Amino acid sequence: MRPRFRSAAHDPVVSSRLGLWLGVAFAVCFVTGLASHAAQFTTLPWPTRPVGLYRVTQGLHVLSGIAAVPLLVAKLWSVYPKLFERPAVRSPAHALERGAILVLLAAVFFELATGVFNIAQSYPWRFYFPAAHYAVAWIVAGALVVHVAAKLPATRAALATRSDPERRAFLRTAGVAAAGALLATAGSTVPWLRRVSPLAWRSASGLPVNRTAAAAGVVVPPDWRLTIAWAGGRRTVSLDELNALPQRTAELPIACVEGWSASASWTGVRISDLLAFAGAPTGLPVRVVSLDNGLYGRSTLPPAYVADPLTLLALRVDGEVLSPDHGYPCRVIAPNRPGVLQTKWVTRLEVRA
Ligand SMILES: Nc1nc2c(c(=O)[nH]1)N[C@H]1C(S)=C(S)[C@@H](COP(=O)(O)O)O[C@H]1N2
Ligand SMILES: [Mo]
Repeated sequence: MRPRFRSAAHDPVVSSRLGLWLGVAFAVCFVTGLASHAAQFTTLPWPTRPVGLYRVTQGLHVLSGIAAVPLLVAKLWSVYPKLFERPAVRSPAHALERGAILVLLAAVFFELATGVFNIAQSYPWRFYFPAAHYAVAWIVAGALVVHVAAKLPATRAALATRSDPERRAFLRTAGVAAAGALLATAGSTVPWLRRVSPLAWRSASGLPVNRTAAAAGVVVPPDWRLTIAWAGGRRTVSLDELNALPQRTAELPIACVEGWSASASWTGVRISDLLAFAGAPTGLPVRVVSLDNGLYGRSTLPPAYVADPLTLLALRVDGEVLSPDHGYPCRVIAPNRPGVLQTKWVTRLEVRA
């Protein structure tokens, strides 16, 4: 790097512009993260349409986080001389401003690092990822509000200044790095980028497998039957009986919280048809229980999902009987549902009173 190119980066025009880009990336990441939290962990209404909404919001969540990494590196490079300014603290207001930067940096590092580890399905820590990642997002948001408020006048002035070619070159490099990070990974969720995304963490042709039957310790007993239970009744159904019920086909994506997604053609029995067949009550949530006793072996379908004609207990994918890894003998597949709730290896449906 030419020396002028390097020092040109240490400049308010450059750091303001990078701050603006980072602000956009963080805002997208935060809003889509809240949506994902609501869809998975709250009873707030999450719609069943459009069927690919979660695929888009969660793809944006992960991709905006990935784009933020090179932008953050560039921003740190731009401002690091200022981080060691002396005196460290000039006034209470200045202490608050600098404290917010410290908190912001620590929290942003935590979010980006845990997020990247999560999409790599690596959990080198003891805490429960979604809870920690969600809580720290609020710390980022709070510290960012203080930071933006403190810097707003200077940032506006800097953004209004025309930058010179050296500075523009640095910004262009940062922009190209962010765009490169996006292109290299977006194939995990954008089908037409699959071939040009060398770092797409899930882009196998066909439907990726998140957790195999072996990894989940699932063994389907030879006398497997599906149990449907409700207050005051229960009924068991064999696989032959499921196959004899009216079969529906729906083109729906698996959209993993890790950001990858893929669409497939699912065939099976409508959950609403199945409950009617069993004589179970309608309009209630349904708890789905899997042969997998792990963390993702349970989920709940809210009433709107139970009633939706696209919510299936799938027996087939792309015309083939489900493979053991995709959930044989049957799995839930519902429109606009986070992948983690598309429960595989279903053994029991409990209609909740
Ligand atoms: N029982 C059970 N169902 C599960 C899982 C699991 O670990 N156990 N993983 C979930 C997750 S995180 C995703 S993204 C989808 C992936 O489905 P696939 O492996 O068929 O692509 O299955 C979901 N269903
Ligand atoms: Mo997932």
